[in-house]
Amino acid sequence: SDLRVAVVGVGAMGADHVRRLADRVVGARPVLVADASAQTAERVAAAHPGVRVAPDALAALDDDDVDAVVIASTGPTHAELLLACLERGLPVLCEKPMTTDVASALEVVRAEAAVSATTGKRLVQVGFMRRYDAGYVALRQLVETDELGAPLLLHCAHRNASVPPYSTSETVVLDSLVHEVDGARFLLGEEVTAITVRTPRRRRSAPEGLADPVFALLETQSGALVDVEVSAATGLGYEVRTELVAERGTALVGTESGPLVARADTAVRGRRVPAGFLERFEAAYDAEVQAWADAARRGTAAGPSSYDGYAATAVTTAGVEALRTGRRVEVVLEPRP
Ligand code: ISE
Repeated sequence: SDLRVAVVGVGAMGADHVRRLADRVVGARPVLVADASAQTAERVAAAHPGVRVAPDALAALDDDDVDAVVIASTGPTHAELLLACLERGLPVLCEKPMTTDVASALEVVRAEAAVSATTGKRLVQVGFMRRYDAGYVALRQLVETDELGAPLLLHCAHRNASVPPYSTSETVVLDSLVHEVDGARFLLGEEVTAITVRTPRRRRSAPEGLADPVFALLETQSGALVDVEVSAATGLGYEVRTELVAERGTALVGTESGPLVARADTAVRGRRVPAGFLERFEAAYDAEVQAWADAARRGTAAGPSSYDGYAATAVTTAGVEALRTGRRVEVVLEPRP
């Protein structure tokens, strides 16, 4: 029978997951939603017959009809909800960032390890969906097979057309740059050991007080370097690309999306820039949630782990400090439990 899923937080991302669980994912269906805004929860539930509204997030977790949970509320709410899922033995897909501080990330890692010690099963998957993007998977394979020799550099660009009104320079690092941190760990198969964050001349159209763009330099265990441009408000569309520079070649992903169209009205040949991440990574999100649901039906979790969530948060919180102080900040990780 279908995995019955509660989705906690149904803003843009959560609502997209509800639709995905209702229409695309095989073997799972959404049954319950909760949101800090009752109106938002009602609106999303109304669009999906059979989906009810829970009075709050913890009530959703306690509901008898719920087998598994998707957390898509804002980052600072994740830690408490994850710990509550672990207490109840519920498989959970938690959107990134797993948590927004290192102490609570470690608490989640340890709480999950305590559950696994008795059941032998993981429960947490973190929503680093790029690991399910065909381009990133192909890049990872190039590294794994050593086809191009040892990786030397990654050049990454991550450009948003706009960011939500609550965004700050900190959330650009914690919510956006975190994807490149996990991407680097995934592609290179090693840890990030230090981060430097600089800000070039500021985009004048950027929202008041927001560092835009942000430029980060990550160092890794092997000595590979990763440079990342994160732009918050280009006004253009959503662009994410990564180029691997290795000893015997380079490989670039993320520059092509959709057909190359030549138009009579503009006499321009080109590809549309996706509007946002839901469009650009649609296939990756579908694959991610399907993989999660398949594992959750077996009472376990696959894909990016709570340790991956912790390691990424350790780097991005160091990045917040690096941005604030202008200094290079080293990252020292606790070992895997
Ligand atoms: C957002 O929260 C996401 O996770 C998107 O994938 C990312 O591109 C965007 O910058 C974030 O704000």
